[in-house]
Amino acid sequence: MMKPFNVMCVGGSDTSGGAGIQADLKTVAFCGCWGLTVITAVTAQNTKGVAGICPVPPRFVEKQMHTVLSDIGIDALKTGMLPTDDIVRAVAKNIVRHRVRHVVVDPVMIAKGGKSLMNRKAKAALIETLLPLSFAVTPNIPEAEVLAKMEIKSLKDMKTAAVKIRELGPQNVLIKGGHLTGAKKKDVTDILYNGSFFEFSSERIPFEHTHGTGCTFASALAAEIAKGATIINAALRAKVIMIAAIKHSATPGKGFRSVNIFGENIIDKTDD
Ligand code: PXL
Repeated sequence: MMKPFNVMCVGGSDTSGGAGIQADLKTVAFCGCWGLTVITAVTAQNTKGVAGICPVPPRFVEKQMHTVLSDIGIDALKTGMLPTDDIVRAVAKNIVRHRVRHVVVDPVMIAKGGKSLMNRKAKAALIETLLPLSFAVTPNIPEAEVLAKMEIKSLKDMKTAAVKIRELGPQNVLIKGGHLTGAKKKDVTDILYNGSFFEFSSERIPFEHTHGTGCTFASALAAEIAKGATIINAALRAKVIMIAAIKHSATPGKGFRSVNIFGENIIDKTDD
């Protein structure tokens, strides 16, 4: 009998296939784990932007999660788009009820084209109910600014914000440095704070605006944690996987590019 490491992905569907649950499932499978899904919202989007969002009723989010967790044990859980406060609370309630330990919270707030994926009350609920239950939280700079209630202009600011965010409850705070502007740096430095600071630097890839990077990073982090990696090794692996997925990014439509975790396994139809 083969038993996989199970990773539950809680988030929204992205019809364009680049981000959201679609990116989560691809990433979890790429990392060798079994993906389970709880859909919080259905979006209508293409490579130009989000045309509409239809949140799933909170009671049905709860039903999806409870139905899976009452049968299937999970090794990690990752959250992405949580559009309303009632949905945030439904997810938090089931994390407590089923004693889920390895919770990775990607505090998804805004889509690539600028559309809000989470209302204001949901942000407050995330801070109040989900961050205290989380093993790791993975904000980008704009999200870290909201969570820490401060501007972030430098690596020093990132560290100050990480300390403030950790006071909200997560064991590990991983702030991704890709959005750090001004300095026009050649490198991207992510920081991890769990009582001690760690820095992960890599060369900046000149593909701004790749869709699905955050979902891919957080799902890879959750999958590595599910398999038993330490937070440091999981963060390193997740960064390496995300960079490769950006380097292999695809342009399925007329708009922005999306991460492509399967690299050259995805056939390029412009090749002949
Ligand atoms: O990348 C964040 C994200 C998460 N979840 C869904 C999304 C997006 C970005 O567009 O559409 C469903």
